[in-house]
Amino acid sequence: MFNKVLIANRGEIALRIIRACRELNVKTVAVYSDVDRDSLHVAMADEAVCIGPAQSRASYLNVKSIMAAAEIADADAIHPGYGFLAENEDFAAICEESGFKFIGPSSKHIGMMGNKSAAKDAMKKFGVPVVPGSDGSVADVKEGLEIAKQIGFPVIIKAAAGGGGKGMRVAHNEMSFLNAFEMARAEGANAFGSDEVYIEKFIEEPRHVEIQVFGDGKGKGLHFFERECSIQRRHQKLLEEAPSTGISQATRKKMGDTSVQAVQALQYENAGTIEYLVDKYENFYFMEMNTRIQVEHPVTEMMTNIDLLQLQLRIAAGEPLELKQEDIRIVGHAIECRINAEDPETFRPCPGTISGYNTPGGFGTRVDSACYDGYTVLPYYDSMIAKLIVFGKNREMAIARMKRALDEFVVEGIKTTIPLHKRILDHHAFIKGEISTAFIERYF
Ligand code: MV4
Repeated sequence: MFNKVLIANRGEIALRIIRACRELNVKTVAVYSDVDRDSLHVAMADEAVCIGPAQSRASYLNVKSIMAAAEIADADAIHPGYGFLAENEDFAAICEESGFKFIGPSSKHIGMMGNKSAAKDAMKKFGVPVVPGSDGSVADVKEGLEIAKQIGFPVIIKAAAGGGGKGMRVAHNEMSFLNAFEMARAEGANAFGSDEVYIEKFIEEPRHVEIQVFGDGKGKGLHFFERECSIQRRHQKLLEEAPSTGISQATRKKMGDTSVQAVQALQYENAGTIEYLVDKYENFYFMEMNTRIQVEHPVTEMMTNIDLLQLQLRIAAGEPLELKQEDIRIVGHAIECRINAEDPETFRPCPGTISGYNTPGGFGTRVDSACYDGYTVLPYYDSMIAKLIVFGKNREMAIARMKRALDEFVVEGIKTTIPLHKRILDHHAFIKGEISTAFIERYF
């Protein structure tokens, strides 16, 4: 196991990593920006190094500064968490070259999955079902229109360098295609510096179901079943649960086995998530692969009673992966609510100082947060202030427990999305498990 790990992140995920390290007797180094001096991740780590001013570009995204901190502190590995540098191919390569173990997949796999069109080609080759569409990227609007007519409208045009919903346009007919194509291209060029686009059949009102996977980098792969992530707004997830109410046991097995097949063929190392769109007939199609530990990993931890951060550290340290697929079982139902410092009606960020704070507790209740009474939510970073995760014997119990826990959660001084979560949990369609990616827009 490592002697010392540097955590290239802040907030709740930095705490989550520090906790896993402590339990494995690994020393920790926090990094922080000028305005994060009083943060919990700084207080909880064994050592802390300031890496620059508030703006992420100058601190948490500042590769030179972070590498210098790793040198000074004499760390032997770097955990990137999620966001910031977690899926930066160059950063992973620099870690590899400078002799710091990057706790995640190889830079090669990060790069491969970063190009959504290339990722799709690779997955297709490994036998993963993909949405019918163009064979790789399309050269121009003329070729694009031919392909669109072949697959039939509606189609969706996606920027190859995009992801998470950016640089996507739907076209319902030939006329709107021309405009949609150029819009997706321009958005890709502007936002990601690449105007490469590809085309797919548009799946209406799909569910977003993702499979948690792990690989040992030598061809052994495992899956930890699915997370249902359809409750989102503008591609920001609000609430996640596991298992999904929308798939049968047979589909669950097929999705798990297919995902493991891909992980093994790739010789993928460490944690990954394979995102699928699921239509009303339970057809599932590969969308993207995330090459990081995700925000919503706790629902899988609670559902399976397995510590995924510990697994990440063990795999990165080169320990043999002794866990067997048969040992990974669904032992109940878990739900996570992302509590954001936002107006629950307009979703506008609402930074400020917390003047009163009480976190829920009790059986089956978990709060992953770096907040405390008197903490100031800063405008420079993401507005998520806490994740409330509950576990229950079944979905009904988990919903009841989440409602109870949300009632106990007090955050004063700033607006939060707690009231929105209460409304979602009381909604008849949610209670019946009748959800899709259209849920929030339809009902809220
Ligand atoms: C789609 C789709 C329908 N058909 N692709 C959005 C995020 C990006 N990862 C892919 N996305 C979608 N791709 C086809 N062929 C619908 C979406 C989509 C979506 C996906 C997951 C979660 C929420 C979503 C909200 C709107 C659209």
